[in-house]
This record gives sequence, C-alpha cells and structure tokens, in this order.
Amino acid sequence: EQYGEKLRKAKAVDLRFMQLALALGRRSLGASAPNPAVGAVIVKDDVIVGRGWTQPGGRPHAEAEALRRAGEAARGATLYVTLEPCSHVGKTPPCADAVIAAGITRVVSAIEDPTPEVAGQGHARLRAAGISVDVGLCAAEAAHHHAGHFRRIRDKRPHVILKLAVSSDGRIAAAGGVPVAITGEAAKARVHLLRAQCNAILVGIGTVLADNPLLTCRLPGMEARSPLRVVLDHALRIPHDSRLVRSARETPLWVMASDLAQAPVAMKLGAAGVQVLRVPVAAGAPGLDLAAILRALSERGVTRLVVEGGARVASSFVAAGLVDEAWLLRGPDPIGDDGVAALGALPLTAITGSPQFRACASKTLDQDTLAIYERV
Ligand code: AOF
Ligand code: ZN
Repeated sequence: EQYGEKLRKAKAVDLRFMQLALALGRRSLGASAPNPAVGAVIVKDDVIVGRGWTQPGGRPHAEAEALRRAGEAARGATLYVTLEPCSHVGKTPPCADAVIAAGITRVVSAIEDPTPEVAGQGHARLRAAGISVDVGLCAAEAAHHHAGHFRRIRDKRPHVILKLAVSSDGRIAAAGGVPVAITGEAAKARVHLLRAQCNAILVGIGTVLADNPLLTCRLPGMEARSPLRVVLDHALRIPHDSRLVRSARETPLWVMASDLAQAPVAMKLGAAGVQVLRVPVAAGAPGLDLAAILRALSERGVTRLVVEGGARVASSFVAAGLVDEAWLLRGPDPIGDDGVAALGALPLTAITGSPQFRACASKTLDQDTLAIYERV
C-alpha cells in the first residue's frame, strides 16, 4: 500500500517534469527547423539543475544546452527529454554520448526519433552505458509536437496546417473576392503566434492580388519569428510593388512558378531578393503540383507549413489529402450567399464532417471561435 503510494507520487513527478520539457520545446517550435524543437530538463534530488531547448536553426541541441547549464550537478541526475537523444555525429556530436559523459543515471524520453541514423540507437547507447531509460511518457503529446519533424523524415513533406477564417455562413470574402474583416484582434494574435510556430507560410497568387498581404508575425517582440513566405504563382504574376516583394530582403520570399514561366520576370524578382523556384504543373489538374512543392520545401528544411488561402489553394490541399491539421476560425457575422465559399466548390464539411478529420480542440477568442481538426 505504502509502496503503491510512492510509485504514484514518482509517476506524478515524472509527468510534471516531462510536461515542463514539452513546454520548453514549444519555445522553439517554428524556429528550430530543419531540426525538431526538443525540450530537456535535468533534475537532481527533486531540484531542476538544468533546462534546455533546441536553439534557433536547430543547434545546439536541447540536451547539450541543459547539460551545459547543469554542469557538475548533472552527475547522478535524471534527464527528461521530449525526443530520443541523437546517437549520430551530425553537425554536432551525439547527445547520447554527452549524456553518458555527464554522469546522468536515468533518462525519461517521450518518444523515439525516426531519423534513420538515430531510430532507437540513442536509447540503446544510453542503456549500454548502464543508464536506466524509460521511453513513452507523454508520447502522444510529443508526437503531436514533433509532427513536422516526423512528417519530413517519414514522408518527405512538411506537416501542413490549413488556416481558414470564415464568416458565420462559411465565406472568406465578399462577392468578387473583395476582402472583409471576419475575425477580431484575439483571433489575429493567435494566427500570428501560429505563424511564429511554423517555418513557412503559403498562399496563392489570388490572395496576393486581392489582399496585398505581408504574411509576417507581428506580435510585439516576436517579429523576428516570421516564417519564410511562399507564394504559388505559376505564371509569375506577383506585382513587384506588392508588400511581399518589397519586404523580401528582410523576410525571405519564395515564389513557386511553373517551369514555363518567363525567365526575364524571374530575373527581375531575383534582383529584388525573391527566390523563384521552378516546379512542374500538376498532371491533369489546373495549377502547380502540390506534392512537388511540398517535397521542394521539405528538401530545403521546412517542417511546419501553414497554408493561409485563398479558396482555391485551400480546396486543392484538402482535395489532395495534404492537410494534417485544419484551424477553422469563425467570426460572428454572415457575409451572404454571394460571398466566396471557403473551399470553393468543396463544402466546409469536407473538413468538419469528414471521417478523415476529428475535432481535437476548440476555443473562444473574444467574439470568434477557433476549432482545430486533426487528420485521423
Ligand atoms: C537531439 N536533440 O535538440 C535535436 C535533435 O545535424 P545535427 O547534428 O544538428 O543533427 C540533426 C538531427 O538531430 C535531427 O535530424 C534530429 O534527428 C536530431 N535532433 N536531437 O538529440 C535536439 N534537435
Ligand atoms: Zn542531439
């Protein structure tokens, strides 16, 4: 009985520190690509002696940071980490070796790293050195958190989050694509945080022509967390005086054009700091090949992509089965039947009523609501 109580307490302690490690990892979400955003906590005699998270650009790794801060206190301590410590020599030496060298005696790890050079060998290396290793605490949360890394390793594409802001009657703009304010300040702040937590944001040229958006993160103090901006623009129609092109030197802008688009236009955009990437047009469908675009982004290190419209881009991603997560922000007012439907010819129920998605969270943001759907 007494032993059971002790065990229950120990489990609660493990849970608390793993949740802290997950929270630390969240700080780097969107900033650690191409690497995963890992969090690490080192605990000795119930006291936190080191905390770390993957640094911008992916290095140093989380464990290295936590070990550096713990110093000698790491000897005999427990490491809580949200992803299997690496076992390979990449651009940095293996974290597993650093953990062993520091004298850590127990590791609690949330989930295995599917990276082929790691894939269980990090845990094995720790065990071989006599460290007690527990794997699987908060595995579901960790899998959700590392979705971008896992998707990139397993499917060679980013984790795709589709963000839609719709009126109460499911429209995204007035007749003819005229922009209308749909959601309020709280929703806007949440969207900007999502942008910061992704490495790339993607829109179609229609949205650029209609809204002239900037697509940066404008949360106070987080401006540097703006994602790379990507525009699908097969014929290179993007205006040279658009806010996107004019800001291309501060925040990267990649324009995905078809291999048939005019070279002189591409050169002029290049001179303005825009990177023009050529991709094939889709076979048998209008527009660029989305799978090829995602592969190109993934090859260049993008792990988390937010797709922000318009209707045609959104419906193409849904129809191609390339949406992993859908964020549906709904405002309080209707636009009317002549407004632009959120997914073009597809009904919104292609997400909200589809057995391929499940509602996983919902939240009120002032007068608006946010519902998040996840691919099952
Ligand atoms: C960890 N802790 O914080 C992260 C890890 O090229 P490198 O040396 O930076 O290694 C990149 C790989 O390391 C990456 O693909 C992933 O498997 C792992 N990321 N591992 O132990 C960390 N970010
Ligand atoms: Zn590492």
